[in-house]
Amino acid sequence: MSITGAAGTATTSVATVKNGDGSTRSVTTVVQSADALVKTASADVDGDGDIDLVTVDQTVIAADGSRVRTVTATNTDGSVRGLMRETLGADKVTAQTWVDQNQDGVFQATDLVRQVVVNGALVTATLVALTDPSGFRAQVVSVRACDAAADIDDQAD
Ligand SMILES: [Ca+2]
Ligand SMILES: [Ca+2]
Repeated sequence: MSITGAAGTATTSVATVKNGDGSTRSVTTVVQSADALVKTASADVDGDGDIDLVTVDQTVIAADGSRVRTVTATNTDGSVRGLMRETLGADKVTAQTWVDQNQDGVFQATDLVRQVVVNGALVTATLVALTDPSGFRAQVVSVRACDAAADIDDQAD
């Protein structure tokens, strides 16, 4: 494992895993932007020297404080292996999580797996289990009244 890059600049870290005979098993290079909002991981998972999987983890923060985090995993041939998106509203409570469950690179309505909605003093959180092969979708809904000033996002603020 090596890390390069001074504070305030982009950093690059390389993690190399060796086999027992000293040959390379895998190499993962992670580049993080200076503002830490973009992280790109390039992985050679079979140790043959070419990159097999690139994962880009990007967070965009709007002027109102709302944020969107998108994680995209792309195969060597450019096809999407995984796609995930988390949104957090300016109220730091309203939130959605999307997972591209059928790996087609776009989000369908069924790819919404978690949602938190604020309606006055009522916070409704809906968790949808990932679709199993039979198409069954479990859903858990919790509703709670809250003091708008309370810290309900489980973050220490
Ligand atoms: Ca490879
Ligand atoms: Ca999809």
